[in-house]
Amino acid sequence: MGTNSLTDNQIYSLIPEFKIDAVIASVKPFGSGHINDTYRIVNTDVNGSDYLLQRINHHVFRNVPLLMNNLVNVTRHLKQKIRSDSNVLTIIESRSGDPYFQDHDGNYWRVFTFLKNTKSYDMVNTEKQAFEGGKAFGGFLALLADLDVGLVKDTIPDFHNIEFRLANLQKAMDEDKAGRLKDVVPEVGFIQERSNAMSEILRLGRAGTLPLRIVHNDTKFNNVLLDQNDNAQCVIDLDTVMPGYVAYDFGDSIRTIINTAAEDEEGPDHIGLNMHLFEAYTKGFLQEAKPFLTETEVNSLIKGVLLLPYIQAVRFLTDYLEGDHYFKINSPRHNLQRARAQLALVAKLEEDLELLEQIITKTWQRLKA
Ligand code: ADP
Ligand code: GN1
Ligand code: MG
Repeated sequence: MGTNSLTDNQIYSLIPEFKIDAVIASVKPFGSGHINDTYRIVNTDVNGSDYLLQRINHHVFRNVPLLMNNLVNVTRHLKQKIRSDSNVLTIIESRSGDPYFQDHDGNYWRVFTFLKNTKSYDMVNTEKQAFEGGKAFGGFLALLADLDVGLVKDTIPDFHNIEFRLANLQKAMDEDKAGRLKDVVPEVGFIQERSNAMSEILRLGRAGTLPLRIVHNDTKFNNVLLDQNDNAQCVIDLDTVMPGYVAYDFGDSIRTIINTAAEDEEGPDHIGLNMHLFEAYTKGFLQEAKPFLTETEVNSLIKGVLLLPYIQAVRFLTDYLEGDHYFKINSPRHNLQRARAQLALVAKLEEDLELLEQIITKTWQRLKA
């Protein structure tokens, strides 16, 4: 959305705006995120720091100062507990001491220390990776469990509110701005049949049965960095850290881990479930989250497993109908393809729901024994 590509000169001109300690060898586009524009700043000194420069998508994040204030509070809290610069993001200040810099065109920029020798996977291959990812995101929640909720504000209100997302889909259908409604009739039917069941987490939250906690809210697997031995190193992409339910974080990771195909897989036959990876992630997650999780939260995890691919499909489909202004796309039907793949995943998950639930329960009982 509105993310025009920048010339090398424009990128280079930003570097003196930050307290970067390096003679720059190169600046290269980096990563496969769908929202921000990310560049790696490479230092000529191979023993010195590299940096990660990001243009924050301010169409998606409407209040960047508030967002960066969240990041300052969250990373400070994590560092007080972990006392390590390689396991927590380090924000590099601007020359004027702010956690970001705004250029003349109104773009917001930030810099982190680049965590060298790490890997970010779009898809998971081994149980070890899945287990480590579970540990990282479960541990992240545990570390934030005692952070003052008042220090973390909503960066995108109603982010995982399924009723809000469904209302947005309905609005996009009513307006049909891009003339694409005719392409998505079966998908809309599938979504509507399940809309009531998918509101269960919201209902439990409103009733006070599920506690509202500070959660990550964007736990797809490429938002955790693993080291060269595939041990968890650092949870990244903290832009959506805000109040939510634990089931959201569990479900969003599972969406990317359990799927035998990519998030945007074109051939529905390739979409299947890898139960071993599910079990490994669940073990890692519950092991770390055990100190604070309530029984009700454990019972809600399976609902998140269905909800997150579903809500993601609703969001991709809405963006497709609105003309692709939110997620970065590689082709005109990319959002449709993504939505279809997520709905195919929901259908697969529904088939094996009991087995998935048993794995969660068994893993939890073993940990408590
Ligand atoms: P987006 O919101 O666009 O997904 P991310 O903050 O997740 O942006 O960054 C995009 C990618 O950049 C990540 O998936 C990861 O590969 C890489 N990345 C982010 N932060 C770091 C870091 N501090 N060190 C090394 N790589 C990073
Ligand atoms: C976006 O920023 P990234 O690529 O990690 C999106 C998530 C979606 C995800 C789908 C702020 O995540 O909510 O689940 O794409 N982030 C935002 O791949 O909308
Ligand atoms: Mg990301």
